Amino acid sequence: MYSGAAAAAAGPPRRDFISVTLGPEDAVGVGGYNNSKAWRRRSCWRKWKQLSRLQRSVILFLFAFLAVCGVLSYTSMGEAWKSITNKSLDEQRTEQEIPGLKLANPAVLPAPQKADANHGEYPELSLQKPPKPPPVRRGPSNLQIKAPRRDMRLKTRHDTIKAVEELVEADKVEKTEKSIISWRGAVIEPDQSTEPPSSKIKEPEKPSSVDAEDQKEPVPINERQLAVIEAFRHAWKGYKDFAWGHDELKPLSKSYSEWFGLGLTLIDALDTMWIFGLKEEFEEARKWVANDLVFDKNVDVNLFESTIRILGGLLSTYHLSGDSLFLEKAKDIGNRLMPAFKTPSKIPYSDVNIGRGTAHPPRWTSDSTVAEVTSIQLEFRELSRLTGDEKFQKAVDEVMKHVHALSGKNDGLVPMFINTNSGQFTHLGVYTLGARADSYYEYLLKQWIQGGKKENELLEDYMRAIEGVKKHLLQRSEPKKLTFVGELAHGHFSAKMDHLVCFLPGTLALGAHNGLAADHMKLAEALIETCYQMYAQVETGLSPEIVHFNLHAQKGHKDVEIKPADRHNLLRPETVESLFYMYRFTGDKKYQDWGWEILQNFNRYTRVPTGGYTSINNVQNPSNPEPRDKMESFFLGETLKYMFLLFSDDIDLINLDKYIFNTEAHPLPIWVPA
Ligand code: DMJ
Repeated sequence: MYSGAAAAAAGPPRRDFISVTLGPEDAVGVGGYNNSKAWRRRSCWRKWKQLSRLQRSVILFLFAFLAVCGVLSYTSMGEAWKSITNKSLDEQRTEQEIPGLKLANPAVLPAPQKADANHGEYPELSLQKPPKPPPVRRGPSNLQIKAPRRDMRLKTRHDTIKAVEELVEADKVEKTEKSIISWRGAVIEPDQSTEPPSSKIKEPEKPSSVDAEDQKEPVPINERQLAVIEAFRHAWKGYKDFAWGHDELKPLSKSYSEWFGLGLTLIDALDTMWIFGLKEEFEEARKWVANDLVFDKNVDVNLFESTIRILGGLLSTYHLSGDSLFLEKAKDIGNRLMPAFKTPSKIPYSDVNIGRGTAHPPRWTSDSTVAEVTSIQLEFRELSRLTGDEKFQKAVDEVMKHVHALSGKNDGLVPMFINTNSGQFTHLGVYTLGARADSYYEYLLKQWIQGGKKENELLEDYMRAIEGVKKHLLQRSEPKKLTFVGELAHGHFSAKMDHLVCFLPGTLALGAHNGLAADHMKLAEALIETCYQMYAQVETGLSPEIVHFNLHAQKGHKDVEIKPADRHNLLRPETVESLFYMYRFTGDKKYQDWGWEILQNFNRYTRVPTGGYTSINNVQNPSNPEPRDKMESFFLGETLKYMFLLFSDDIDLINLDKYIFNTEAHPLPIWVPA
């Protein structure tokens, strides 16, 4: 216990001194004590002049050293304080029980292993030592964001810069020095979070493992990832040179095509550039968004396509960069798409004129596509959460509720069309996991995850649908006995499978990772093998748009048959997407190797020397794959992004417990219950 009286009795507190004697004149009493400021200044100056040059240098060096130490320790104390604050937030996270649904224990899966570099095909990409590391530069103000753990992020950023510098060194063709940003420079700012009034949802808190993960050494970019960056830059060069600000590049004719006239490729590629750390490209594209992207145009856009590519792309870029420009643009396009929901049934029309504020179905029908009206939810729900405006979420939730209650399903499988007047399914009796139905299934699971795993109707519909797939659509091919997902038309099974269906292994694996039945993972493993075979059994090593599987063994026949009308390849992402999920959740390097083969085949058969990649008409003809002269925006938005993530061993590079990818590969945050 402190006693004031005892302290006073003990006399003045003891002080420790370090005294430095510079010379006899300093002693008190020599020449009388004079402590005036002027005298002290003069006296110090005299002492200084009397010192040798060496002594002065030593003293100056000591002062400089102490000053640097002081600045550094101040910064790190600030960081330590921030991370303590974050940790206590993390510790508040609680698990949510799902009433009525018993989930299997999430499997404990091995962490992905380090990629085995393979230079064989790309000797020019072999790493060289850079002459000297570039200075760590900060981005411009628009890239400046609050980074709670800046020390680790700066380190990663530095590693990333080094890796790409090495790429630039090795790449004699493109000599431009690139300084880049690392993904870990991107954080979700706490103040971006807005709770929609209805559901009280909020910004995801970090899973408990995050702190430990952040203590780990950041994983450097590896050579396969560098090859993906190189592919991206080649594609981007074509787009920049011949199609800047337009929807799609036509790489052979060195021109462009317009679909909506909204710079689709540029917007689709924004978050890819951020994730790859391509700072200069990102900044240039950002300028275009700031100065040239206007939605006040008399143009019809497809609700689904503009939602997944434009709204989704802007929202994810906003989250990664923290730049409010992208949220403003997202709000603008979101509002302009809302007229689509003004239908008798509230099932949205397929097309909206974003300038006039009118919407309509396609000219030939009043039907909408089921996948389209049920795969816009992640984006509109997130827009409500960010803006606090419920109307976006209400509109899309209503669609899901309506479809949930509809008759006409077959063990959870949905038909392909829905009427905007009656709200009923049409063209009953045809069931597919491919075109026109695919992402309905994907978004059931993903909305459930996005919303914190509490919207049980979504999960019920998803689980029922997977049972429906198992019961009606699964078959095995001959001779390799590949498990595939066929189609059902009025009771007749067809062994046809779209490449689009290859999203399914990834989705099943994501469900299993989130605690759903373990047999979903088994099915995912079987199906991804099939999707890989859709590439491996073809002459170019690239999958066609559609395959037919052989159900009966025939001498000299492979599992996969291709009809002339189906042998094109549009640079689609689905197989690479699923390979990414499979690698993340199993750590089995064969998935990376398969993806690497696919990348090399894209480079062999679809790369256009003057810049860009092209869709091809014939995957069966390696000597002439018949280029189509079009680079789809999803090649940059999805295919290359998933490729880069597949080759990464860093599970925090878009952590799948924190982000959910929309169907165009734009990561959006997972919410947690408030
Ligand atoms: C993309 O626009 C999306 O992945 C969509 O869900 C399906 N089609 C393309 C890619 O193939």
